[in-house]
Amino acid sequence: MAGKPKRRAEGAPVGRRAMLGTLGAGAAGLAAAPYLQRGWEGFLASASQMDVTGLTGLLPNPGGFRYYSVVGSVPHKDATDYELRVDGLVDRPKTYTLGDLRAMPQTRIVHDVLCTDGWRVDRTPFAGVRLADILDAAGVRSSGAAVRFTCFDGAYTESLTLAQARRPDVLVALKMQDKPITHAHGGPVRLYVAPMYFYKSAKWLSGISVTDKVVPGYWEERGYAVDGWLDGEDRHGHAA
Ligand SMILES: Nc1nc2c(c(=O)[nH]1)N[C@H]1C(S)=C(S)[C@@H](COP(=O)(O)O)O[C@H]1N2
Ligand SMILES: [Mo]
Repeated sequence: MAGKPKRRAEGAPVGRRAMLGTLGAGAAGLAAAPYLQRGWEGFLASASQMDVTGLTGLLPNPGGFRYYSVVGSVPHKDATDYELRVDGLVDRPKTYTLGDLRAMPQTRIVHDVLCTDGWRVDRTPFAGVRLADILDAAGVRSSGAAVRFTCFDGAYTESLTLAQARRPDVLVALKMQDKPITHAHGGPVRLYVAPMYFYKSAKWLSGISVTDKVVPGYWEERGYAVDGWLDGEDRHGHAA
């Protein structure tokens, strides 16, 4: 059986868990020597790039994280070509380089990471620039009510209300586990929304656009909650 990858049913996020059984044979077939050099994370990234179903996200990773991408291959970007565009309902649109972001005040947050698929990684440090600082620099217009995030994978999107986006525990992250964010984890820059499920933390962040209402993101169009609060988070009292 099994050689043939099944396509994930649209609108059914549970599908990615339900199809675990079909993954085994194909994934084992990919576990060839070249991947060993780069370790398990590199293998997951490589396997995922060949896996149009996205099911490699279900492979266990000893580090606790699992690799997710909704597209097969994502360009690599670094300090020479990375750009973050900030625009929409703002007075001062701006394009940031990685150097620009590194030169801004950095905030480190240690929080538990939880995916809706059931895995978690406790007490994970992330560090980077507060999204609030970037929004303040841009000068959000009074008509602005939400933020839309886009990614250089060309497919994933996310959203936050402006109040959520201004929380001090929401970062444009440059570091994860106290190291530069790897490509597999969405580097060089990903969003990190500490109080919400990890799907809100868009990888390969390339655009921040202020909008007049929430535009549901990729998984939200497919059934996930737009407000991805983790249990026990203070939903109101934490605004910057
Ligand atoms: N661009 C992009 N960002 C994304 C995703 C994705 O598929 N593409 N998956 C989301 C989900 S569901 C999770 S759990 C985390 C996984 O991050 P990781 O691959 O670093 O473990 O990224 C989130 N951000
Ligand atoms: Mo997730």
